[in-house]
Amino acid sequence: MLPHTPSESPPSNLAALAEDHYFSANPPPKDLQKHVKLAKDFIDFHSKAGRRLVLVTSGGTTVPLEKQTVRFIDNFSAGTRGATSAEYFLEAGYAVLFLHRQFSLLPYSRHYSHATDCFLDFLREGPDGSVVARDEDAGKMLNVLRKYREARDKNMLLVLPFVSISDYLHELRSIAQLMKPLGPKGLLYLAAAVSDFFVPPDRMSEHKIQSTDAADAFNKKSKPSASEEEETFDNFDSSPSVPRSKRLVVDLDPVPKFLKNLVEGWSPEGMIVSFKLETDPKILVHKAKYSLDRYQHHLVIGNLLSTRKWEVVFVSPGNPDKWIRIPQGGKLEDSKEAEKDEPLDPKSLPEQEPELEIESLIIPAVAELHTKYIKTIEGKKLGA
Ligand code: PAZ
Repeated sequence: MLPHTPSESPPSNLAALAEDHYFSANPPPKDLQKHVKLAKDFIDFHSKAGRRLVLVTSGGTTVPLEKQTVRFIDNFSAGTRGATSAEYFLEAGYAVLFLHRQFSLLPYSRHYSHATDCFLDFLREGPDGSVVARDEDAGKMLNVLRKYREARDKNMLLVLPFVSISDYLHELRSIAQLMKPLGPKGLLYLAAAVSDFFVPPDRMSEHKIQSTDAADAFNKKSKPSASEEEETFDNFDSSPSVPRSKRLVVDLDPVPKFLKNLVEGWSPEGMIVSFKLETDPKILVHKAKYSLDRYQHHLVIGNLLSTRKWEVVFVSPGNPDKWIRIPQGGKLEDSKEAEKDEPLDPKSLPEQEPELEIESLIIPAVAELHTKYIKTIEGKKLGA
């Protein structure tokens, strides 16, 4: 049973003000309208069919340091969690809107995309000059290909990219708002690694940040006009102790937390699942509970950087914390480790990745909570 049900109240004034300010100051991605059209058609199609639909966010957001971006801050996420989860959601009958960092892993093609699994290594030349899968790989490849084709042919998978933190937030807000017609059958599964800090546009250099004063000498030849002077880039207020041309001081603001706006305003009926990543095992569960308490959504899935492929913890209102874990050895079998109520010691885990994908356990558990959520909301509507 999930006690957090849709709130009647609009987002608090502060959250609404922060939203207005952020979205008017940070321009939308150039393809937003195109993406909105694709997302609307996809959502309407599945909403009419009465199908469950999940928005999976995946991969890391960038933090640009320049408006004409040459350099940016990034994070480690390759999108494995998101791409793998999307496949298991499709298997569970969900339509999947996959909002991912451009060029990060995608459902199905993820099996053949990275340096260790380059698709060329799975192919050989056929007898008549054709290209065919190597005999030992053909079985798995055919299986993956069939699932991929089925998802595409039945219009069950829509893939949309983002790059920067502001692209991500614009896309998330628009898509979440479009999901309203799905009611409680909409699920938001937020696995993207979203930047906590960014450079606001009014403190961002238009052009590539210079590492020498060569361009300064050139610029000084002609006195800048008043409007050019206004555009002079300075990311940090206090006077630097070494020449500006030799340092790069990156002064970042916190990204506003929009989970409250999402829960209360953008998607008031959908079930919302967020992820919490930590590196310190001592604070993981505490931080997951804090997030749940603060944003009043439906499930936080906690994971540690070093053990995220072996275990996660489900923290949801009204339920005891639930560890979902692949026993050591990578096979699904009963063991004492599987029962532990606290994080595993990363040193006790094998070096190689588990054979079993932990998402194959996470998604059925999320779908079960989603079923309960739908029943609760629909029951309330009938009783109203
Ligand atoms: O992409 P990946 O599979 O390597 O990592 C997945 C993850 C750790 C980014 C994800 O499970 C997660 O915790 N996302 C939320 C991160 C956060 O903002 O706390």
